[in-house]
Amino acid sequence: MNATALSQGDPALKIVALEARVVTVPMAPHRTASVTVVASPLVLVSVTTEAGHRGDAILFTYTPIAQKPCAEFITGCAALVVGKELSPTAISDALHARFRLLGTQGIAGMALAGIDMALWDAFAKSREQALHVLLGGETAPLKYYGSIGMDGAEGSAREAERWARQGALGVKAKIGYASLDEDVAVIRAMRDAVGPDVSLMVDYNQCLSAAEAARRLRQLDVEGLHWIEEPILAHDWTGLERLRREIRTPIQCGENWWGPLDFRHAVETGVRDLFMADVMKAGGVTGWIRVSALAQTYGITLSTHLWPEISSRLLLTSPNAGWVEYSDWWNPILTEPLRLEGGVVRVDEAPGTGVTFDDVAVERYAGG
Ligand code: SMN
Ligand code: MG
Repeated sequence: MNATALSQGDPALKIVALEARVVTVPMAPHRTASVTVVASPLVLVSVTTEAGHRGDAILFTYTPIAQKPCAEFITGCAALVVGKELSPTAISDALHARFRLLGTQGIAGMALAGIDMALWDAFAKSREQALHVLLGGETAPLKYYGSIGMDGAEGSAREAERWARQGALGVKAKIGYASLDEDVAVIRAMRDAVGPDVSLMVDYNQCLSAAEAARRLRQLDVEGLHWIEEPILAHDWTGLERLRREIRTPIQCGENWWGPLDFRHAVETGVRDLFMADVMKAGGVTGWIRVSALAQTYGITLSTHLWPEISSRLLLTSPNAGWVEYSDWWNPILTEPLRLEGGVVRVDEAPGTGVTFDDVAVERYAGG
């Protein structure tokens, strides 16, 4: 076989451009106990090589206020990336070292993760391999759950039933209503709607005090929930550990932990029922690989958070794979959104991370 695999030092792999575009994708309002998301404020990151490979990555900034600062941070990094060889891990680690004094959580962490994901996308595309195949994983179906906002008992039950009819094996509802009775009413309405075989998860989005969490979770322990997500502040390590000791239902955390070090703090504090890694806050592909290794070492099941395309491919390289959180919020700007088939996601083997921008759609949604 006359493989012309690109190798280190090949000028074709030199990075010639790094750009960030502010885009806002409309979506149905999604209410959580902390905030209602009414549109997706995004920063789209792209790197281009000498040979013309383009790597694309999405950053979700949660609020439009963070979009421009994040985009400017990325373009400010161009001088540290352009002209370099396309070596994602090396560049990522060098950038984290460069910003050690600033700290690489928050907007800086988001920006570096976007650069990392775009580099890995270009790297995999330059090798004409899907990211999970490049990392030695196998293409296989993955179970997913559908997400439901704080839509009340009737609305949540209707949404849950719709997900179950579509074949989803799990549904997750945001809760944290004014009263525990309302939380319980939502859970029981969903259970009635989907029956006993669909897994139910709930997500408090960090809204409870430690005392209120202890009170509510003791009551929820009899509801047969698959997990209770972020009941209290994501970095209240001792509070989370106390809940884990008192409550039988697994506590799910991780979407707000920054990089492998936060996951290490969790393990060392005993917060280790379940992990869900947010590929942006975990530190991109490079961060995910290290978080996944830590979780696997401790036997902790790892699930994803948003970013379904790239996260599904990464989960295929994680031996302790749990659930894919399916979300179609950003499908309007993608050429190949992740496909659902019954109760599983079907990851294809198109080269890259599964993220390629539909540039016409990106233009349509340009701006903050
Ligand atoms: C969530 C995250 C981001 C926006 C809305 C809701 C939620 C989840 O925490 O787990 O999807
Ligand atoms: Mg959550």
